[in-house]
Amino acid sequence: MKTNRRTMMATMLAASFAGAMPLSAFAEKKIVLGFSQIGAESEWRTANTNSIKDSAAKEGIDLKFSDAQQKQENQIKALRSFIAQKVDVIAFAPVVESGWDTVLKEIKAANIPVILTDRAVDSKDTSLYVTFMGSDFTEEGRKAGRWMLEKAKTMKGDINVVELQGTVGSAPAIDRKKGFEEIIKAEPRIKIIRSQTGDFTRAKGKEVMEAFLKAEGKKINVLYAHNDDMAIGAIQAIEEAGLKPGKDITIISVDGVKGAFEAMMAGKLNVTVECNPLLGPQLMSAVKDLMAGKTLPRRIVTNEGIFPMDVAAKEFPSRKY
Ligand code: GYE
Repeated sequence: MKTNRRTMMATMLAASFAGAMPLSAFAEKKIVLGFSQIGAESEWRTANTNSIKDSAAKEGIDLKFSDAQQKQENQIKALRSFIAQKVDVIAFAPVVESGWDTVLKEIKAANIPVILTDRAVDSKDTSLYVTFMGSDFTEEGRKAGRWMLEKAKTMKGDINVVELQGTVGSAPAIDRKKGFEEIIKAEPRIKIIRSQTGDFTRAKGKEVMEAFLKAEGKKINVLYAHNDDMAIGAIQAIEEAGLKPGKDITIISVDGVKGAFEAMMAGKLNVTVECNPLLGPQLMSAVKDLMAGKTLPRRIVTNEGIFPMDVAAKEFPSRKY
């Protein structure tokens, strides 16, 4: 049935007088935010999604949320539908770095500001987005590398590392690899003997670790996983191969989600570098600032730390994701 504006207003008024709806709903037009999420591939991502949905609700922002199931083409479709819906602001976490220019230009032509969250794009034309809000992934890789260098002092002979990379072409996979390599090159005994993508998921992390174990067996001394979920998947593979994760194979990962803290408390994961997914509050305040005509800084960096196994039990109760 087609309702015209007048009948809709009458219904709203009735609801208002019945106490079901505040009268202010007529006066204030809610800010509409279109958000294109990558998917639900990891614990980190789930925490990120929840943070965005909760903060939007709290701030009274009308959120159009779309899940791309880790596919760039789905994200592009979602972005185009946000243009068609004439949302006020578009935010998205780009699954990979390249291939966004065309759609970003379409958004610019529609006069809709864009906020990048979590991951960066490689577009040369930086006027295509207002700000990029998220972690410094290269620094996270360096933190992992520095921990490795310290650990190397306690290890003898060659140190054979296998690496589980994140999604191919994604900013965190590229930068976490780069930062780690930059630091470990100071110690020639540390060698990355195998490196493959596990797409940031537990299932693929397990599968690829099985292949590493088949090929290299006991030669593997260290696993560097670009996220906790892949490390947790790999832990299963290592146990099934009859080895002790955290002891026979030292494990370094990134994110700092609860699952990683549990694995550390069980002695199966040696260290996790923190990557904070709770970007919701920051994003909503940026959206409001934009709508109020304020200028945003071009880069908003998240503050984060590193947690080795021995502090896990103490830190666990205060972890928020
Ligand atoms: O580390 C991983 C997730 O882009 C920082 O994506 C994010 C990464 C995070 O799937 O767990």
